[in-house]
Formats: sequence, structure tokens, C-alpha cells
Amino acid sequence: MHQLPPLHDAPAFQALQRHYTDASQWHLRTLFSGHPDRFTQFSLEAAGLFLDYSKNRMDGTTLSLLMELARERHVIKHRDAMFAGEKINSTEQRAVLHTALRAPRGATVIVNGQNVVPEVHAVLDHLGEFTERVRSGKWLGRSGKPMTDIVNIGIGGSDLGPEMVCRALRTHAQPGLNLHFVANVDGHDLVAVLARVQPETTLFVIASKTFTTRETMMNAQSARAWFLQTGKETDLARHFVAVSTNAKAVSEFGIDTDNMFPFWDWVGGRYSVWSAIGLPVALAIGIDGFQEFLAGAHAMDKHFRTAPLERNMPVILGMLGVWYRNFFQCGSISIAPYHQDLAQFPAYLQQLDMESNGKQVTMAGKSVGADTGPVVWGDVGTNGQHAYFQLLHQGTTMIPVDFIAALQPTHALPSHHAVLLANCFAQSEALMRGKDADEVRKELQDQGLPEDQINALLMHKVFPGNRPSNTILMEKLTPAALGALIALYEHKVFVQGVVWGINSFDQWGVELGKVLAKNIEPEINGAPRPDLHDSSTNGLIARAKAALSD
Ligand code: G6Q
Repeated sequence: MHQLPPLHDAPAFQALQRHYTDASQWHLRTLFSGHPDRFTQFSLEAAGLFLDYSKNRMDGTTLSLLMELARERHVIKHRDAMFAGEKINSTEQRAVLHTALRAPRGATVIVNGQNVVPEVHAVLDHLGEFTERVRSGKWLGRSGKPMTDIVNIGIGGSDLGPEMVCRALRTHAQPGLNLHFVANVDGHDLVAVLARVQPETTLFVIASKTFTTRETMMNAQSARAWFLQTGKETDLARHFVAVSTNAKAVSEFGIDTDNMFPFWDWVGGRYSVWSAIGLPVALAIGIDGFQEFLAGAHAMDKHFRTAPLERNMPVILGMLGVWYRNFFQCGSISIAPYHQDLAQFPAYLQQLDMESNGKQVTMAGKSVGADTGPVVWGDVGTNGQHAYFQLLHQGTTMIPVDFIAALQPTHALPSHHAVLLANCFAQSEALMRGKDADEVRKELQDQGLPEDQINALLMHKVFPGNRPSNTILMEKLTPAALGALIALYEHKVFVQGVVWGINSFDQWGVELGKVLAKNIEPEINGAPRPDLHDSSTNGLIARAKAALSD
């Protein structure tokens, strides 16, 4: 792959820097009033999603320059390398092929000289058979009863994806099959779930790519011990299945490897919901629904692969993100799904984006010399409107927002949906246009307020506006639409990583804390090693020791 020169040296970056001097002075209100066709010009449809990006602080020239930057940074070449299975995760020497997990049966994707698509579909078939047995009640537990509860034990990529998707597609789920997710090593998590389930009707899915993750292994062992309080070792096979790349560790744990669903090292944890890690999703919505979810993502892959950069949804979103991060210096972006079922989508994106692009060195190990991934946060609308939206409207920091909504609900309550959508559209309008002092003055005069009160209130009621947002619409929150939405963000994050010249597919930043925890754990339970730590850490360990030995 190309070793890129520093971002600031790219001619298109420098052209954008000059352009920014002007563009930063524009107000979105003026951009809209000067160009009545702005919405038509800056919106597009792909893979069942509609993107309105007209409420961004840019014009046609900005967009051309951003696309020029994408070309100079070889986005196309890197994209093709990813799809072709090249080892673009250079620090781990791995291909990055979550896209192969959603490739149709007849496709060809070569990794290490082998077409991986038949293997992918063999696992999907196994997943299909197994989930249908559980869903139809044919998979029986130790006392001959069908399963009523599924407990997924996994963390990070082995938790956030399936949990978010199961929540998002809950109206498509089979009634009577309850899904639970345990991630935290904090025993409160597991205990709360175990209190709600019965051992003879519960299926535990131990989801861990490595099958060595401390939290997951500890929760799995505790769940096993809980099960064995009333059951026999020989019953384990009916109540514990695994999703992993590590067959040896799975079998050592006592899980029958016939009940293990494999995946591969070319699937990154945060990109793994498309693999057997999606088992809870297939259990909830059935294998056909899961296939639709994959097909939605595949449609977005196809769009990303083939559409010209100027009409390419992930590229547009990615490059607008670069515009805000590297020119407007925006340190964070907010995700506002106007859909209760997408409540966990911001947390999911937080991992996808921040674990992928929260990096400070380039592929070559040199300082990036530019800002990289922003902080990603958010919550569902309309709830956020009654909480942190104040800061979005009147705070001193500009935070671009992605609004996400479905045009039709999956419930039958009358009227709610129009109110929801009205709020969603009103927020982007308010952020964009704001309210200036003249408008506020007139409004207060119309209310009959005396001049001294008007003057006291005036500046508090002014909204600067000019705050950018995207709006992503889907027809309905279906498995296919959700698949396309996730894939859209995966590719957006990819595009940005390429522009910054970083490896979006490793996560060395999570290692140090894990290693230090391994040192501290025996000290809390046994002899302290003050020589290993600073006074703060020693003091904290001492307090925990005292409390736990009481
Ligand atoms: C994601 C990360 C991380 C990973 C978890 C769980 O990209 O690699 O979130 O998914 O640490 O790892 P295991 O699946 O190996 O338990």
C-alpha cells in the first residue's frame, strides 16, 4: 500500500485550507437562500437509504476539493485492496474482510490463495439449522424443555453488535425467546441476568473471538458453575454453545465443538456482527431475517465499491467528517437516532469509530501530525432534546450531528410518528438557521414585553445557527435497512482512516490497561507489590484490599 506523505503536505489539503478561510465565514442560512435547489444537489439515495447532506457548511467547490483530497490519499486503491483481501491491517498482518461475510453465495473472495465465500456460507448454513431448531422448540434442554432464554456472554465487538442489532430489530423477533447480554466482569451484570432465567430453559452463547478475554471467560465460568449447581457436566452441551476462532480453548471449556460456530482472523471484533457473532440476531429474527440484514450491508458494499466518489454515500460522509475534524477542529460528533429501537446505535458507533480511528501514528509508525477520529456520542431523539441539545444549539463548540430516522414506524400507535419526525426535522432546521437578535427582538415585542426586559433577555434567546448536520432516512427499520446503515458507517470510518493514513483495524490502545489489571488482580487478593506502582495506585489497592477482606 502507498505510504502517504503527511496530510498537511497534500496539495488538496492545502487548497482546502485556503478555501476554508472563505467557507468558515459562510452562514448556512445564506447558502440555502442563495440556492433553492441545494437539497436536490446535496442529497442522494443508496442501498435503501436516503442521505440529505445539504445542511453542511460547504458548497460544490468544497465538495470537489474534498473529493480531490480523497483521490490524492488513494481512497479508491485502498478500498479495492480491502475488498480484494490484501493484508491492510499491517500491524497484525491480516486481511480485513467483513465484506466477505455478506457476499452472496456464488461470490469469490480470495484469502491466502483460497476462496473464503463457501466457508462463510457453510457456517451460515450451520447457523441456520441450529437457530431453526432452537426457534422451533426442537432443541431441548436437560429436562426435555425447549429454550426460552438466550444469554450471550461476550464483550466489546462480541457484545455491542449483536446487542444493538437485537434491540434494533426487536419488533421482528420471535416472541417467547428472551435475549440477554452479559458483558461486564462486574458480577452485578451476570447476577441480574441469572436471577431472571431458569437453567433448564437457558442457552448460553459464549462469544469470544480469542476465547481468552478475561471478562468473558470469568462470566462464562461463573455461568457454568451456576448451571452445574443443578445440572450435570453431560448436560452442558445442550446449554452452552460457543462462537470463536479458538476451537482448542472452546473444547477445553467443555463445549462440544459441534456446537461451536467458527469465524476467522480476517474479521475484526468490531466488524464481526456479520459473522457467527450474529448468532443471537439469527436466533431472534431467524436466519432469513439475518440473511436480509447481510444483503442490506452487501448492497451498501456494492454502492461503496462502484459509485463515483462524488455520488458515494460513505465517501461523502467520511470526507465531510474530515472537513469538520481537520479544518473546523470539531472534536466530537453526535449521533441522534430518532428511533427508540436504535437506542444502542450511538454506543455501537462509538466503538466502531473510536476504536478504529482513535490513533496517533500513521501506518509507517510516524506521528499523523493532524487530528484523527472524533469523540462519538449521542442518544435517541426526542430524549436528547430535553437534555444536551442545549449545548448543540447554544454552546461554544460546534458539534456536527447525524440525524437518523425511519419514515414509517414498526408500531401501530396513531399520531406518534408524525410528532417524532417533526421533531427530528425541526432540530436540524433550528441548528442550521438559528435565530438572530432582530428575530428575537421582534418576537419579544410581539409578546408585549417592555423594552428593558427585552434587552435583558435578548442575547440569551439568540441561536447562532450555522451548525451542521446530516439526515439519514430509511423507509422502515428493517433488517436490510439496518445492515445498510451499519455498513455505511463502517465504510465512512474506513475512508477517514485512509485519508489520515492510519491503520483503522488494530487496537493496541486497549492493551496497556489489560496488562496492568493482570498485575493488580493478585495484589488485591494477595500480597501487595508497592514497588510496581505509584502512590495513588498503591493507595487504591490498599483500600480495596481492606474492604474485600472485611
Ligand atoms: C474489537 C476489539 C474488541 C474485542 C473484545 C472481545 O474490534 O477487538 O472489542 O471484540 O475485546 O474480544 P474477544 O471476542 O476475543 O473476546
